[in-house]
Amino acid sequence: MITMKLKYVCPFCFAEHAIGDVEFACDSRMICAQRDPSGKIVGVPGAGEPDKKMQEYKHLSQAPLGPHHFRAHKTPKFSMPDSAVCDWCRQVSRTRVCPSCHNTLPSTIDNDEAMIISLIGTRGSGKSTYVGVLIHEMMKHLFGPFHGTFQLYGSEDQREYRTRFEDYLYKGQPIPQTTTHLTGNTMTENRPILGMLKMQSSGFFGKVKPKMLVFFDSAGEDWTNMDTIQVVAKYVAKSSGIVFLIDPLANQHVRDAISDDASIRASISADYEPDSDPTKVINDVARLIRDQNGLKESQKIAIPVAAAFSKLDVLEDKNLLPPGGRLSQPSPHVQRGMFDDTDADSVNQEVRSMLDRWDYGSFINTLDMNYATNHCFAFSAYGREPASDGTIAPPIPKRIEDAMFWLLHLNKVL
Ligand SMILES: Nc1nc2c(ncn2[C@@H]2O[C@H](COP(=O)(O)OP(=O)(O)OP(=O)(O)O)[C@@H](O)[C@H]2O)c(=O)[nH]1
Ligand SMILES: [Mg+2]
Ligand SMILES: [Zn+2]
Ligand SMILES: [Zn+2]
Repeated sequence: MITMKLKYVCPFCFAEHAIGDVEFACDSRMICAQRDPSGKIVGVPGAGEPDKKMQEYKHLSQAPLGPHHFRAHKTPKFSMPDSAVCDWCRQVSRTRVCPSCHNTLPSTIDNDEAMIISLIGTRGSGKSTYVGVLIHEMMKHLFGPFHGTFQLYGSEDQREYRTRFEDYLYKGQPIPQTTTHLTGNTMTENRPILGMLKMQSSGFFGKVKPKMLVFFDSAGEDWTNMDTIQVVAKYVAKSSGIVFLIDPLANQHVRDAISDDASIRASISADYEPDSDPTKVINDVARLIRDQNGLKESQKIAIPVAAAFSKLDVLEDKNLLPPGGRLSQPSPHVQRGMFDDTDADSVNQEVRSMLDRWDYGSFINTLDMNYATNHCFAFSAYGREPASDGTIAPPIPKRIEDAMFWLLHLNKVL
């Protein structure tokens, strides 16, 4: 099937553009300099050009120096030009950038729909830990049996992943609370992390199918503040999938069942306040998506939602899982080299019964009434409880892949 893309969404600023609306960055910035119409160099070679768009995107006080930006001579209507000649130095550039923020666009932007995965959940529910461990596992273990690979996309993604996630999680420390910096109506922190999933399709002539995955880690505080919530909503409304995390330790029944306080304290953020209720958040998200996408109250939202209990390790240690259930067993998908529907269905049932038992009936109802495609999961990113001093051993996650695999399965990637 050939589908023509007429629009694209920038994975960095989430602005939507017509497919031909793209700028180029000069690759040879070292020698590139502004010339007058006769060709005489008037600028300083190698000095670069102050980048107002990048300044705005990063909320810097001064415009940083960047390469010269320009457009293709002719702008096609139904496709994206893949190269253009620099009007300063006459060199051909293939570096396409977003006209709104000047970030370099992924090379697949014009022929493939990127999958934006949004992480939502109340403060301290485990979103950042989840993304951090999930990406690590996706790079190292998860796609081998599927004849696939996953890699972080560019050097910026690698740097962001290392400094925001890996340097904590794989060096014994929990990730600090995610914060938002809202200035005007764009957000500066929380640049999405891009990764490329490549799958060998089956059959002798199987082609390699690349798929760009964009992970957007929201801050828990985004969902309690009316100003930030409007901005995050724009990102979330364009998602191909939502992973909604529920913190079992925010639940009173669970807390009552866990008598030893030390284990709760190690698994919640220092400045934890049980201020936000997941039912309210999932309901707010639905309302905002409807507003953004022009849906009526009676229409269900098509974006699939994976609602997942985090911190499964605590539930397991404190004997709070259904006895003999699937949740006590390892995830079978990687082992089997295929998505195991039967396992996923049992997990969904078990988690729903736990939600019901713990007075989250209204959460289930809100989920079912608003989201046409939803599924419940449970996972542990660490795989074991943190030490009482708060340090963590290298994560050996449990069932961290389930929700992601379900989303990829729905998107026909797995
Ligand atoms: N026991 C246990 N604790 C976890 C796990 N994942 C996260 N935590 C703890 O939960 C707390 C919050 O984790 P984060 O990943 O920062 O949560 P978040 O949702 O990103 O929080 P905000 O950025 O504040 O919204 C930290 O104290 C973590 O140590 C897990 O798998 N098991
Ligand atoms: Mg966070
Ligand atoms: Zn952009
Ligand atoms: Zn140039």
